[in-house]
Amino acid sequence: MKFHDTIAAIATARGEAGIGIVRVSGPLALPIAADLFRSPRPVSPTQLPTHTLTYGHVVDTTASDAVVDEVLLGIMHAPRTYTGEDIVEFNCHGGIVPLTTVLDLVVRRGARLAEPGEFTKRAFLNGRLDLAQAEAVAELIASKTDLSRKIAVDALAGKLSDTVNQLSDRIADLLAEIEASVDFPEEDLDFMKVETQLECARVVQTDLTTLLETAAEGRLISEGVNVAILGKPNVGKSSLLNALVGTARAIVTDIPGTTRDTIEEAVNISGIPLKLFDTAGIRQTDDIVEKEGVQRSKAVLDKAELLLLMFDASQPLKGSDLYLLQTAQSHKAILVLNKTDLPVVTTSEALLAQCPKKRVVETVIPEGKGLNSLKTAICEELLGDELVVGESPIVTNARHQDALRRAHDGLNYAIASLADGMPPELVAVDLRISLDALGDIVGKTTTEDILDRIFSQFCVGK
Ligand SMILES: Nc1nc2c(ncn2[C@@H]2O[C@H](COP(=O)(O)OP(=O)(O)OP(=O)(O)O)[C@@H](O)[C@H]2O)c(=O)[nH]1
Ligand SMILES: [Mg+2]
Repeated sequence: MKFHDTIAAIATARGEAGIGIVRVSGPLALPIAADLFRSPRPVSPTQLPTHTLTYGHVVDTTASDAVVDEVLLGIMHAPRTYTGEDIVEFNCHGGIVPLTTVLDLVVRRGARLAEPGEFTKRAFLNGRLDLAQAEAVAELIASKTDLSRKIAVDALAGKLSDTVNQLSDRIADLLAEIEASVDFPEEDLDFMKVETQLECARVVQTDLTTLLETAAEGRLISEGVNVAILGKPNVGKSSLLNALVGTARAIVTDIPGTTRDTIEEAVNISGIPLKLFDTAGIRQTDDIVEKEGVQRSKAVLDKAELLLLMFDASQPLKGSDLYLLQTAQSHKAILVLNKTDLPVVTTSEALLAQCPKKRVVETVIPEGKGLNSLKTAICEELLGDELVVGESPIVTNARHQDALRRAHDGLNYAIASLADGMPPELVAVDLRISLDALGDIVGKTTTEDILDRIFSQFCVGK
């Protein structure tokens, strides 16, 4: 696809930094650079070799070539560039004033400001990346842990797209076979038997299911999980938050009712980004502030995907403990039995008697005892068996998950129709639905408004 306009943006983050980059892509990129750039070497940017950096200055030609910034000019000729077009990058000093001044000069020479994600959209429309790879760019930028970074890098390299394309090819082959039997029913061609078609469809379905099943955990890794720490006053909730975060984030005292408001902190446990909520201890109280805190604790409970319910081993179970044990039944929860260094009144067995199916971890938070077991329990609770980034791709994106579900449903209908001996035309319709859904993932069949929605979520300059 050939674009007639040239786009420009500041591609680096706003703020003070060593360098900042103004990126320009399109037919005017090189002429604009020729206009604005002066180098000690007597050579115009249009003659500079591609994929090189050249030292020089950006000048304002309307102000007697006054120097605007000292820069390195990156030149990349089409088509082997990010967008597939000519690209120039002014590596300026990383302050907002030099960058906006250079950008302003570029725009005055005929470029226009790029929309969010427009460089990547051009890369996609010019066939440099497919849609799943383009989305991986945004996921890589937004990755919160090393694990999500690895998954995004793999997707950018085409790991997910390759698997999706292979599934599509296999469905397309089956569809071709079935359509041929519709088009040439009388001919004595060597068509697959229905049993063989059915077998083929089932094998594809197994692989599609395997990929779809990675989505629940994959999305958790990319989006993170809300984890709430709940328990009665003084049980050690804030101590636990601090231990998991690694700093004294929340105030810890031996006065029950210390935490009055919900405290939120991000932590990374074995590659899973967690948003941890420390809450006010739950109990009956007449104190207005504490009452509000208890209300908030209950609100946090509703939005948490995992609860860490804390109990004090040195005390008998009382009202609010029993309330939490009841809550545990209907939630994903780990029971944390803290203060096991003190004479034990409440045991793990006592907790398990109330909540037989939950994990119990015994801790002494100030000594760090049980913390590793707790981290392992959190991972196991969230991911099941350990998730390894290996040969197979992992689906982290809601749009991909939805498309895979549609592909799965289409194939299921096709399998049912084949098994019931339905006419091949009907089977073909369902196979097409499945094929189109897979095509959505890599952008073969994606509509313009969906593309706009995807790329509008990118940052400007990417
Ligand atoms: N002996 C012992 N003391 C602990 C343990 N964990 C925490 N503590 C102490 O218990 C007291 C209360 O700890 P916090 O972390 O403030 O308890 P909390 O649950 O946040 O309390 P509220 O904010 O009042 O609801 C502090 O004095 C901690 O040092 C433990 O495992 N053993
Ligand atoms: Mg507290």
